Amino acid sequence: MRFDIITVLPELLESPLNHSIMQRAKDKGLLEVHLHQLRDYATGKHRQVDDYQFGGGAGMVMKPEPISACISKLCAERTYDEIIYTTPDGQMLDQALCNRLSMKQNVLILCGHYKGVDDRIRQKYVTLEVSIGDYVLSGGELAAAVIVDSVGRLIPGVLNDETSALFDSFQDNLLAPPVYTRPADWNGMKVPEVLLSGHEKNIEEWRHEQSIERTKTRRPDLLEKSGDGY
Ligand code: 6GU
Repeated sequence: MRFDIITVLPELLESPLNHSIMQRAKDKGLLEVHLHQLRDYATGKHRQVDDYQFGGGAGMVMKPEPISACISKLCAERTYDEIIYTTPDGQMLDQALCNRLSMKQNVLILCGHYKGVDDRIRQKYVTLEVSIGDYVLSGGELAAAVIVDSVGRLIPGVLNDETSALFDSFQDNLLAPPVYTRPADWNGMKVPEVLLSGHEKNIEEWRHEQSIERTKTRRPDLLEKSGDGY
């Protein structure tokens, strides 16, 4: 899978995508991430990418021409399955959307900045608008990093058995159960007996019960989505 990301701040995206599972996915040739500095597509002495908004009001707006130049160039090189714009008024990113995106080949992400992009860019190019939560970030870069990480780890072959996504929180609209490692007795705090029993069926049942219990107390809204009637 290939991500192309258009941004005025590529530096913000470098570190989060160059470590751990993302780095391994790239090393294995399963994930490619290409960053494009929007300013390189701006013209004039100041390579200006933003301008005042028509109608007045505080805050700058991203100009359409540099974005259009960059998107046109990339679209001439390959076909994009999705052109995503990161914006607080977009569709909320959840595991279902991550799963859906992980099946795409080429995804282009345009990082919003300032007051946002000129709306004509959204109308002309953008196929999906994504928000990562009901709060405002200073720019779309961190949101883009969240999208690449949460989607990239789902690409087949990226995770191994130990890190398998199958048992992640949200995969079945349930939160993950609690986990423990050695020592079995830590300052008198004991690991639940069943986990030491070696009895696979009981362990599986216990984990499922814990998942349901956690979801009931922490995220009852998810249970309505799960359709299992807990
Ligand atoms: Cl995608 N962008 C910005 N600027 N803020 C956000 C967001 C995106 N998602 C949540 N807050």
